[in-house]
Order: sequence, then C-alpha cells, then structure tokens
Amino acid sequence: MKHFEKPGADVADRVPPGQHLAKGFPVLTYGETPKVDKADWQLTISGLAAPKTFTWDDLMALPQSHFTADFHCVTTWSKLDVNWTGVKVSDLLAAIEVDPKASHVMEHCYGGYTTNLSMEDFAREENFFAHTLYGEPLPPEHGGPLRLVVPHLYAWKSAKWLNGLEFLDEMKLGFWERNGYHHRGEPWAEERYSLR
Ligand SMILES: Nc1nc2c(c(=O)[nH]1)N[C@H]1C(S)=C(S)[C@@H](COP(=O)(O)O)O[C@H]1N2
Ligand SMILES: [Mo]
Repeated sequence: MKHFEKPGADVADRVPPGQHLAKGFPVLTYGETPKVDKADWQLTISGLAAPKTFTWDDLMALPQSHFTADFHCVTTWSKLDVNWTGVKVSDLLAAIEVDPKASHVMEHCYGGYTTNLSMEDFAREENFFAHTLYGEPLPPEHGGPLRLVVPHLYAWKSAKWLNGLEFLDEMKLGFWERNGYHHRGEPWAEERYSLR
C-alpha cells in the first residue's frame, strides 16, 4: 500500500521540507471526536475582549467566503489546495471588540483541546473559520460544525470543534505545545518540536 506521493515538479515548491503529499484527507485527532449539533453549538469570546457568544445563526450572518489552502500536518503529510467555505478571521474580528492589549489568543474546543497563537499569526488575512469542506458540511472527524484554519502554520494550530477564543496579554501554551510541540509551528522553518 502506498499512502504518500512524492511531490511532482509542479507542486514541489509548495511542499515544505520533510513533508510528503497525502492521498485523500487523513484525519488526525487526539482522543474522541466530539459530536456537536449546530443547534447547540456556541463560540465564546473571552479574556481581553468584550464578552460575546456566537450562535450558529450569528456565525452564518457574518460574510461567507470560499478558500483554497494548503494543509501541513507535523507528522509529515501535506495536502495542497483544500477547498473550504466559512468566515474570514478578519470578518469575525470586525464583529467583536478585542482589547488592544491582547497579544495572544488561545483556541478552545469541544473535547478540551487547546492551541495557542500570537495575535499576529491569528489575525492574518488568509485565516478562516471553516464550516464546509468541498461543498459539504464539514464532517465531524474534520472538525465540524466549525474549525479554525491557519494555513501558514502546522495544522495542529487549526483547531477542530472550535468553541472559544480567549484573548491574552501573554503567551500561554496549548495542549500539544505543553507536550513538546513548537510554540509557533511554521512548516517552512520546520518548527516541529520545542527543544528543552
Ligand atoms: N480539537 C482538535 N483539533 C485538532 C486536533 C485535535 O486532536 N483536536 N488535531 C490537530 C492536528 S495535529 C491536525 S494535523 C489537524 C488535522 O485535521 P484533520 O483531521 O481534519 O486532517 O487538526 C488539528 N486540530
Ligand atoms: Mo497534526
């Protein structure tokens, strides 16, 4: 069985060092897959921001956009040109009030997973919240109802089953970052693991 392809010359310059192209779209989850109904789903804004809770209808009332983005898992598989629909991070940021003192954000998830970002890495124009994958509702195993996608960092930063954004004035570490992964995770610099 051959699960990975060597990148062809046309895409080789889009595959970061040490990565291979995956066939299909692998699922990478630590623990159980939470099952969350859209009717019960909420996204809570907390920490250094005006507290706010988004329901599914609130989320769908924000501008909706289509995205094509590459996806790089630190376990060495990549998938190019994944096709998503959802809400730009910048469009959600325009709908909330973040304290200017906020320098970092913690992503919180149904099931308890967390992962951290600097504000700079979070607020990038190409980042988005995804509810649709290749035109179909985002399957639970890929993070449905809603996940974040941060294309420029390893995909452990792209939290599935997202249910909270906590704004912070210092870096706190999320689940994998506390367990040896790099604090930032930039694939072109191979920021895979933290040296300690
Ligand atoms: N809540 C949650 N989000 C998560 C994970 C997880 O275990 N739980 N795994 C991360 C990792 S390591 C990767 S590579 C991607 C995988 O996304 P996929 O399963 O849709 O391929 O999700 C990330 N987001
Ligand atoms: Mo991953």
